Amino acid sequence: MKNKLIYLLSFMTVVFIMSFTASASQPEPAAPAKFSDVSAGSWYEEVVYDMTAAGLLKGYPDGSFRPDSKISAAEFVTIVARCAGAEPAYSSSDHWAAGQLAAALNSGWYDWDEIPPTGEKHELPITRQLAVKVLMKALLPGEKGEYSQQAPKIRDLPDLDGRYYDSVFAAYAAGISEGDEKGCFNPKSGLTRAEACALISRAGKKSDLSPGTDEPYIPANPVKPIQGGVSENGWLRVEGTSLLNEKGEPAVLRGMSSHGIQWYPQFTSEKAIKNTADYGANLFRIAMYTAEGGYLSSPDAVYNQTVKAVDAALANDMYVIVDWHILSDGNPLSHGAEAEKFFDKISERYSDEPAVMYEICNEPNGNVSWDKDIKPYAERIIKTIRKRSPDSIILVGSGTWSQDIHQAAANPLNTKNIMYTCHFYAGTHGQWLRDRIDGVLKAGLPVFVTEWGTSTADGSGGVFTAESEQWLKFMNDRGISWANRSLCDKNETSAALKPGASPYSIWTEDNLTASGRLVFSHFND
Ligand code: IDC
Repeated sequence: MKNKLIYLLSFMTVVFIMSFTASASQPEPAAPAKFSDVSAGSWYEEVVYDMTAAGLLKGYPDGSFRPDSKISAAEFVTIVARCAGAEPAYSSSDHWAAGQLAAALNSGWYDWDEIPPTGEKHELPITRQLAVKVLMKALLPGEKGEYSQQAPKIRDLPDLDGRYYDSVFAAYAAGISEGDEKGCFNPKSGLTRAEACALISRAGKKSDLSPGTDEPYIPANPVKPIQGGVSENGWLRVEGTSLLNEKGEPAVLRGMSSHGIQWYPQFTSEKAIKNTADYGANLFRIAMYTAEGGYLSSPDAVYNQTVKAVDAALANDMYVIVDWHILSDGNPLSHGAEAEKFFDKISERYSDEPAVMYEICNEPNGNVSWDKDIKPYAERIIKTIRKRSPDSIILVGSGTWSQDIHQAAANPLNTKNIMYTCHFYAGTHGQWLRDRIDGVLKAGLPVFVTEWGTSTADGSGGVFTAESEQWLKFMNDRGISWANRSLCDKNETSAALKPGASPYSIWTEDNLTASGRLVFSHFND
């Protein structure tokens, strides 16, 4: 915990230094023993000098700390983003904080209108309600507060905008924020630098599962996991963060995900899947869309298509993921009954088949809560599957397109052979998501990357070769299993095949796109 605080504070220093050296281009001063404007006995004296003593905070060239000046939106978000280990994202603006602001925006810590990328609010004081939202989303996303318990503590509740209720109540419940001496939160006022320091260090001390954990998680005594097919590995089971084969040896699965099978059924053929096996894949994922012309519009036809694809993978001795591909239908509960029926039927059909795994909700998104929606849905579907297939591996998604794994880890499912899915696109998601995965692994929960792409999150852009290689190394160092999207010849970056590649004959390197070549070369890592 101490390391984390030091890590956190060191970034604060960088930002404070940045913020003044930009205006006064003088050499960085040594930290004074005392700041001219931090008075002895003040409430912030300790937090300020703790940082200084650790060599982390130096203050301004004139020897002042300016504890009472208001902190700007750019400064606040940047400090928090760096604490959370968020890598700067692309932005077309040349403001000094543009990259960190873009990363924070992409991570959903605030919305576009709150700090527009166009810059007009960058240098203005951040409001307290927005600051608390950014802080809670970034460092303590698992914390919750009940309206009925927290609202009565806030005398000026009518001033608090409704969109900040969740974060502010969570901050009160977690002891991060408290009212002033009159019991007011002052949601629309600014915060001073001293207050911001205190708030951030409090959240940093409390945050355990938050992104930005200190050291990378590399399993002790790493053993090269067994790749091999189903005949070699048999039934898999989850132990701690690892996937083990029937003999108890660590196993790793790597392969391709289909595109939407309602659009590209031909690339779920036995030959297409065999082509990936020939490059070393031992896994295939079947993305069975629910909406967009998928299962919900023609359940029988799409079920049959899925079965055909599962059988094609089995014929190749490969593990296979049956993916209930929710996407535009962001809350899995909205088609809970259909999901139950589907999983009942398919898990009965493959109850004796060690190769078949179930991914029960591709990517929940939008206004969906792990605690209230996804977890109850998962419990229901897991129960359904377990009746037929008690030992299969079940893969569970989370909010924000299966990136909110830390929320799942804060309130995990209490049953065996479950793994939490995390999805990334190398051109969009970076270090902050890797750190989040490390936080979840450290907490002892298993992660499976059932979908990733070499492109940006819309399936195009790139290929992001260096970023993809970084992610592959990250997953391979940790023995994380993965499926890359997608095995099809659509004219988009993330497709592995060039337009016109035949799903019924063998592929040469020439049939593969840049993405396909990169990905296929890593099945055997
Ligand atoms: C995208 C495909 C695109 C298709 C779209 C339709 O790349 O060709 O038109 O779906 O829904 C996901 C989803 C996955 C997306 C993919 C890229 O699971 O269905 O595929 N993506 O946008 N999550 C993050 C990215």
